[in-house]
Amino acid sequence: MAMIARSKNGALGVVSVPAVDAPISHEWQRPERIATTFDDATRERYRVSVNEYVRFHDQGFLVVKGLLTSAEIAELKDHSEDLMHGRVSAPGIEPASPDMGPEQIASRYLRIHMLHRHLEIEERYLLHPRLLDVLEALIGPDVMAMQTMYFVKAPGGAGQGYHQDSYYIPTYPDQLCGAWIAVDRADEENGCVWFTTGSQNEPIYPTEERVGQNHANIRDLQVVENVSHTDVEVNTLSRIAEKYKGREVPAIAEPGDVVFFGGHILHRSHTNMSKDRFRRALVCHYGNARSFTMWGSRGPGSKEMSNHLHILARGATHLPFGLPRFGTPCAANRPRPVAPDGGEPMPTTMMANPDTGDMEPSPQDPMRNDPTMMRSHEADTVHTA
Ligand SMILES: O=C(O)CCC(=O)C(=O)O
Repeated sequence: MAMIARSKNGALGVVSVPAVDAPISHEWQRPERIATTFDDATRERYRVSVNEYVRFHDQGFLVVKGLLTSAEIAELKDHSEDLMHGRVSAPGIEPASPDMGPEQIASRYLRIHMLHRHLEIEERYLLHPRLLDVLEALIGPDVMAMQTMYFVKAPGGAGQGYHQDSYYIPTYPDQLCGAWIAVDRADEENGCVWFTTGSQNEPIYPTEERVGQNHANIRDLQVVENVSHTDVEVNTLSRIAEKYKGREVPAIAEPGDVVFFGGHILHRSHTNMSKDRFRRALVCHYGNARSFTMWGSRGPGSKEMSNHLHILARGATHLPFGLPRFGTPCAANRPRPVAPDGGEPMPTTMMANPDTGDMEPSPQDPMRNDPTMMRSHEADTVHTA
């Protein structure tokens, strides 16, 4: 089912939502050679420093240089070509027609959501062990992988106005974190992301229909309008940004750098003003795996738990969790993890039987992360500029 809808920045775009009970093909093949080493015995684990941890909290974001290799970036670039030309099979992706010119092909898609539920490569990067090394330190030790968005921002491609990610993806308690993987160099000219430092300490400002969604008992929490709209007159979150005048900074990133940012920080990006430079990025979102979430169950306002739809990437949890659909190695499909200090295995998914008081494994949802169980919601979308 495809429909025309207004995208977050107010532009019209094509939004594709897979039909509720559409059969999902389980035919897929892992490529013979992949660029990433998943073997913990041989791979180079990324160790976060105290300075990096402090910087993440102080400025609200952290750029980790060279987290991914050039071979991995080459793989992600090839993948973006496949997306642009429609050479992959996923909802909303259509083969390019032979009469399309290179410019038309390049600007077909601005961002494509949730491909990890349909394509092995997206799942593999969502669960990339070096991303998880950093997340384990910043928001873990227990990490839940929730969202992917591939941005293919061609020259002229639109930006996105001020917003806070936890407004879109609420988790309780809230430790949402984005990991923005630079596929091309991103700078002021081609529409990098700008962060308003200091605003990471702000609460999440609701729009009228989301009052009470993120916070309880904050007396003077303003209601805002048109978050993500690029026009600061229309997007009233800009009034909160005003409090931090002069503190908005560009996150300049080279291919392979990853920008980690928390769910509360105000951020935005501008149009790609370059003549001939793409600004591609794969953006993944993670929560703490011990947080409750209903994101992705029935759309905004749903109270239905959806943890079973999100993959346990690292650590353990007492809550239901999803398995990686394509079998990418991660905590969900590995033996119980050891404690962060390397000691005894962490207790996992045990709960007291209310009748006997005995500790028993907690029930796990048998429909773990099966996209056919997803209902129509804002997650699976393709936006054109
Ligand atoms: O990459 C962009 O242009 C915007 C990214 C962003 O705002 C996000 O991932 O929340």
